[in-house]
Amino acid sequence: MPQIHIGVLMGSSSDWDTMHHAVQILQQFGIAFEAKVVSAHRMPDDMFAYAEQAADRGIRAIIAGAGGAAHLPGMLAAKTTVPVLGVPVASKHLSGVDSLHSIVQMPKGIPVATFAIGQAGAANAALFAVAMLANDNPALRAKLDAFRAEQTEAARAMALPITG
Ligand code: RP5
Repeated sequence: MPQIHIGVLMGSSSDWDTMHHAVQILQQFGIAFEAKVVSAHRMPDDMFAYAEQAADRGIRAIIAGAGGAAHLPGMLAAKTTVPVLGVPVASKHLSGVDSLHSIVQMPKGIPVATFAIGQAGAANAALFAVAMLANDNPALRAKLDAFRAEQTEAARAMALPITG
C-alpha cells in the first residue's frame, strides 16, 4: 500500500458534493490520499485519534471540510502540527458564512489555512496541498506548472457572445 500523503476529512457524507472537488484534484495529480467522514461532534474520539496519529503516519497535510458549526478543522489543528487546510461547506440556512467564520476565526497559536466556501475552496485546498508536496518533488512541480499553463491558455481562448 502506498504511503498516504494527504487526508481528506469531512463532517458528513453530505459534504461529499463539495469535498469531491478536492479529491478530483488529488487524483488528477496522482497524490496518494485517503478520504473519510470524521465528524467533530458525532465522532470526537475518532477525530482526536486521527489527528494524534497523522504525523506518525506520514500525513503531510489534512484537508478538512465541514459546514455550519464547523469545528472539525480547528479541533484537528488543536491536536496536531500537521498543516490543516479548512474548507467551509455551504450550509442550508446561512449559505456557509457560518462555516467560514467557524473555520477562519482561530485563536492565535493554532492556525488553520482557510479556503473559499464551497467547491472552489475544496479544489483550491487540494491545489495548495499539491503545491506543498511540490516543494520537495520537482516532477510534481512540473505538473503544477503545466496545470497553470493550461488554465492560462484556456482563459486566453475565452470568447464572449458579442455579435456585430
Ligand atoms: C456538519 O454538519 C457537517 O460537516 C455537515 O456540513 C453539516 C450537516 O451534516 P448532516 O446533518 O448533513 O450529516 O457537521
